[in-house]
Amino acid sequence: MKRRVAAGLLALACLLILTGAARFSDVPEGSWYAQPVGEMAAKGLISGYPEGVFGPGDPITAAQFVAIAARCAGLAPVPGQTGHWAAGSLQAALQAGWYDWDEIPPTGERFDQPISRQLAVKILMRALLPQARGDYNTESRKIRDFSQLDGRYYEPVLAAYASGVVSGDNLGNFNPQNGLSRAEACVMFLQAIRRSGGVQTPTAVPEPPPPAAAAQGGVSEHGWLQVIGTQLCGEDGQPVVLRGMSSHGIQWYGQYASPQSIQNTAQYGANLFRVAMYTGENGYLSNPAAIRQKVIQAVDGAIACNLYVIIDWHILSDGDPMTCVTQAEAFFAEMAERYRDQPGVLYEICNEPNGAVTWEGNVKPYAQRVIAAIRKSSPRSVILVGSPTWSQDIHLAAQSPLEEDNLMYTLHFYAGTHGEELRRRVDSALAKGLPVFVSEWGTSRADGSGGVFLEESAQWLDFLDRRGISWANWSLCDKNETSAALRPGTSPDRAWSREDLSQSGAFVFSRFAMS
Ligand code: IDC
Repeated sequence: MKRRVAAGLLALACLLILTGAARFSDVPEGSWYAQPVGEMAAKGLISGYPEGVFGPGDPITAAQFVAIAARCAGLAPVPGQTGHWAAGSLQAALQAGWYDWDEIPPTGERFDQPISRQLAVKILMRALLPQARGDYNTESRKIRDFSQLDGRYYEPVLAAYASGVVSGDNLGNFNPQNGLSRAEACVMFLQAIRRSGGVQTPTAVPEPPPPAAAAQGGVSEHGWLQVIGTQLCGEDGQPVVLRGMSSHGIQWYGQYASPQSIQNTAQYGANLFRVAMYTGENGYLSNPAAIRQKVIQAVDGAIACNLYVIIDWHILSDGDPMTCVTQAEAFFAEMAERYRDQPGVLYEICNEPNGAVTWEGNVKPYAQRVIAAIRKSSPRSVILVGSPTWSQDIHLAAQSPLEEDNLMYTLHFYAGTHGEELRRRVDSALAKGLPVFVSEWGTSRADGSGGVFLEESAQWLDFLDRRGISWANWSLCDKNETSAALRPGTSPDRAWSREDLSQSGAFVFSRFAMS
């Protein structure tokens, strides 16, 4: 009986998710748009506004429409001309010929204006059904107000009618100059997706630059790092931005922390590598001798490639760093001694505190002890400090920072899960003088999969670039999850080409060398 109730509840929960009713407070179950809005959301093609509302009756803007079309068609963003959140997708769509520059000028003045139905249909057809055609005589007869249509839209509108993507209102009018609501747009997108045989797998991921002979911006160029104000700087006091990859857990995917894999990453322009040493999950604490060797091998490999390298004490399921503070002190004391003359080594002392931990009660006292252990041998190396809630609570650190010099505070994000709210947190932490380092981020959802969310990722990276914030992407491995940078089966022991990179990897590798 109990099991039946549970099964019933599960079915109800699934239904709520499918209908969208659970997702958006303004999409009532049973409304004509609940199903299409829910389906688009379930496919990850729309996400609504931050407050959990969708705005089904709002006219859809040009930027919103193009961004959704880009997501459906797998069109990756390219650098846009403005700081608008969708500038990258709009620029890519313009370059793909989905519309002309005068229809939505790339300078942005019409990005946030309602899009006309005729232009929306043109973009939709070019994005999803570029081969579709409609016979003039047959289709134009179906459109009562055909004379209202501008000539440049004849072809796509006729094709849309012929393929059943749109139909007129109850008077048979298309109303080409009017706008359309966000809910109507969902219906239209779904029709086009169905006829195009499903959501496209992205193909237009930007090409990473060809591998260069050696990494730019590496240790030989910048030397010992230092933190000045909130900015990471080189030995000469000039700002430095580090960009690169994090390994996956080296107890599982240690092969991609090999000298060849690190060199491959460096040759695409990275100047940073992060060695993720899980403590739990069969990591260091279960097998210290072997894992320590892997860390040393990876750090030495990165140094040999002229990269900066982060030694990451990767607490995750063991959420309270204090639980193993003694082991952490001993480990970091040894590493700091070993690498005391190496300007390239950074120490990340607690990946992601989580669960019932507080900044004041757990993380800060832990940091004080481990920083002291490192400083005995490495007085000037940069140390990265996490915060509660998987290193998202930098606002707590900002209220009560540590005293020592050359510290930075880590902020971790996953583009499919975290957005504006966390970005605001970064800005307010910076405004309070807290130096921020994004030592881990992913193009996926926070669970390491889903997406990939390249548009959201580009928005994040643009944000970080504007602030000179360094980053490492999760993760350099071939695991079958979307955050992985390599295609399954990629060899860690030879050079990589574009074909070896996943969608995420191709995108991330194309962003290393941005200045
Ligand atoms: C994930 C891996 C996944 C693994 C899981 C548990 O991608 O393959 O099964 O850990 O070990 C983090 C963590 C990072 C997570 C990642 C994605 O630092 O270890 O990796 N993530 O879930 N914080 C937020 C997201």
